[in-house]
Amino acid sequence: MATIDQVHTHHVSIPFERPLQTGNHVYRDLENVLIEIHADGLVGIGYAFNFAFRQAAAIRLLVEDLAQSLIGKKVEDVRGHWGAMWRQLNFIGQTGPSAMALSVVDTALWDLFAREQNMPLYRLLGAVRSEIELYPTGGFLADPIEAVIEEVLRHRAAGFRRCKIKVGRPDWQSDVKRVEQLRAAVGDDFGIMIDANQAWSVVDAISAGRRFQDLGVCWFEEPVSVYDVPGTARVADALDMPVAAGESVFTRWGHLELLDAGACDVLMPNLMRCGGPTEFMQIGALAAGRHIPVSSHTFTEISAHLVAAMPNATFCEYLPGWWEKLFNEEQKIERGMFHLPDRPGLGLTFSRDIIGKYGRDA
Ligand code: SMN
Ligand code: MG
Repeated sequence: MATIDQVHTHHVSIPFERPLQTGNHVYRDLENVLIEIHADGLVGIGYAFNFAFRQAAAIRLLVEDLAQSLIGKKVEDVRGHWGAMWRQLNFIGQTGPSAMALSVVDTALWDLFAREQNMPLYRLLGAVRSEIELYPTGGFLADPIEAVIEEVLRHRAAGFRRCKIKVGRPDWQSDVKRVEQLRAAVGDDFGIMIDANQAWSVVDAISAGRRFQDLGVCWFEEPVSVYDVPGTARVADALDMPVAAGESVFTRWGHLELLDAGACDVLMPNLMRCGGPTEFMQIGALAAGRHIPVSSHTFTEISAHLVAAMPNATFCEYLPGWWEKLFNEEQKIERGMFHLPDRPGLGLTFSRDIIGKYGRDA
């Protein structure tokens, strides 16, 4: 029975080599908020990210507020702590930055709990599998198609079976052209997934979607605004290819709205928006109730533990180069498969070098 005795947070701001453009954003810096919760010599970790320095600083304050309230409490009451933190956030609202802060602390608590039990988290949760297929995401909008093709061919050569690239230009015909070129280069057997990051109207998403499905695209992500749930459902109804959504909604209620509307064929929760591992597993069960598969968004090295313990989960997203350096441990990815570590908890510790080099205070 370990008692929580210290909490440390860090703001680690890592510049991208080049700005990354989606249908909705330009990313210049990866702003990470890290937590380390100590309990009788054990350390549990969690993190959230975004792309704006002061927004990350605000999330860090919320994380500290929640985590400080856990000092002196027992690690193993994980779900109880989730409920207490949820109530603590009631007045300022439980979505947005609040949900992100809650997720960070909840992640560290599950890590600590599994460390205390001396089990990998996915084993503690009751594993279905110990290896998970990953798909790499890349092909940002400002990248020339020749570079995107080279990137995808490199992934294919490394053993990945599918890749996700960005679409979502105002002129969707130019996106269709890029996907045509990519299809011609990779052949028919390789999975092409596309992500419009909410950029299109329903009409454009359906028109473009018909062209993409003729090109054998196997996944169409966030075709329209996250607030247009009926619109997302219209796109899903009109097309034969699977529509994916979920990364931009918060907690079980955001996901339930998508499920209730029949808005997606695949649900893709994001660990830090959904409310941490506690809520991620519950969202998986809600999706299973509707026969909807789950695929995680970002947080590969943590989500893989949850996906490994979720019968209706498929594969995890992987953004090569974004987060690996945050951790001391090497991640084992072979022929497109992520091998879960046989270490207690998440099996991860934060790199002091990276915190030293990129750590910033507001
Ligand atoms: C995405 C959004 C935010 C951070 C990383 C990636 C993107 C995706 O929507 O699905 O990969
Ligand atoms: Mg996306």
